[in-house]
Amino acid sequence: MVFMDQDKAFDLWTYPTSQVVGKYRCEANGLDEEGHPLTAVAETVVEKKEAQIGMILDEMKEMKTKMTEMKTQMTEMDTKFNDLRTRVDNSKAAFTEATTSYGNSHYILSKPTFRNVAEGNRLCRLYGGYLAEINDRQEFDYLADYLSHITSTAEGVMLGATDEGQEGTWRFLTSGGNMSTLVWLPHEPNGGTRENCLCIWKATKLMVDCTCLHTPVLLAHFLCEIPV
Ligand SMILES: [Ca+2]
Ligand SMILES: [Ca+2]
Repeated sequence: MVFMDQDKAFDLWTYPTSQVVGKYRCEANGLDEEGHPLTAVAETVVEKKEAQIGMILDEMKEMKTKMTEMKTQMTEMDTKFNDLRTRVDNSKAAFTEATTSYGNSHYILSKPTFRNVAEGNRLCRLYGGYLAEINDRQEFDYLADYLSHITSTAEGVMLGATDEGQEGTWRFLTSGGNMSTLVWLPHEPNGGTRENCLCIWKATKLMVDCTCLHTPVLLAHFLCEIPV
């Protein structure tokens, strides 16, 4: 066992009031390394001590200086935070093709980019969301219809689901649950273990299995879902 420093054993009050004045004894019992009983005792007398007005004023002055320093630090942090927010907003604006909202989510459709599902998901996470996870038929109908009206050079829109773990069983990429709302284009899914990601084909408003990373480069959108 460790015995406390006797000088500090009673270091409880800076300015003791009359309620705590008196004799104090601290006794600690234990065993030494060879198992013999060991007792350590510390005693002290606590006397009333008045805080001097000068000391109080000094402490107040010190607190005021610290508060001024903290205010300056907070202003600096605020400036840095606003700068970071502007940068994030600018980068989001640079890749955004269109946005929409449905239910409790906000959706961002990226500009056509290389089809790379992992990278798309990382970008979505940077903006507080994830590659869109379609939970029911109503959400699918809304998004498929919305996407069909977007005119662009890319047809495919990457979603956040994969059957990489078990071929034919589609799971959400971020939340990990099973995906049951699958609305396939005729003859799809047809890619087997070569195509383990999920896309909506804009013009047809239907799903296809697609490659997660397409080479040679093929342009596609990705759809971020951001909970509101
Ligand atoms: Ca597959
Ligand atoms: Ca396919």
